[in-house]
Amino acid sequence: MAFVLPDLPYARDALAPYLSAETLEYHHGKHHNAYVANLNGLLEGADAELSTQEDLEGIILSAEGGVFNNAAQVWNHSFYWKCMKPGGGGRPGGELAKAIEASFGSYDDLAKELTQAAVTQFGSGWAWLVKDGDALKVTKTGNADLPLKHGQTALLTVDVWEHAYYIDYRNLRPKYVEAFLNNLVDWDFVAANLAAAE
Ligand code: MN3
Repeated sequence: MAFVLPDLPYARDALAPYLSAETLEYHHGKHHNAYVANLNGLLEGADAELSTQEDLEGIILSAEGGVFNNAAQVWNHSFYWKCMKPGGGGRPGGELAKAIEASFGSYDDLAKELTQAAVTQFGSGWAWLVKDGDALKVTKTGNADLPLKHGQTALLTVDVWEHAYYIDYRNLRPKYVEAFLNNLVDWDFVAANLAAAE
């Protein structure tokens, strides 16, 4: 066994017009797939039997350099796909809404902070909603870096590498982030991540 590219949780064209089938074909089929293939190639031999999410997180916590970068990108992308759904967006409810209000004041304040993080991440990286101790926080990370490496629990992420949006939005990262929040976020997935982190 080795690490396997997970299927998308929806059809390739299911997020259109906000993210096109072409974007998902390249982002999932080429970029995410390449991180999986690179990781398996780097681990070949000693660690060839590693294949589970637990194995992946163990590698992320212990590795550096190319092994870390590819393992983290496998984790980040598998998580990112689940942060979106067709007909997503809108407002979070229930316990998640209460936690957002406690940490940010309101959903609008969270949306503003997350947008700011996503738009200002210089170069490639990710913007996150995380649970850090008892509080929710917005963070941003460069390249493959991720909350797990900083003792935080990821609740939501936006991929802001250019490959995530360039086909559909060209250089307009803010338009992509706006569509992500308004039309794509799966708040049920975020709420489940928060419940699992309690
Ligand atoms: Mn990506």
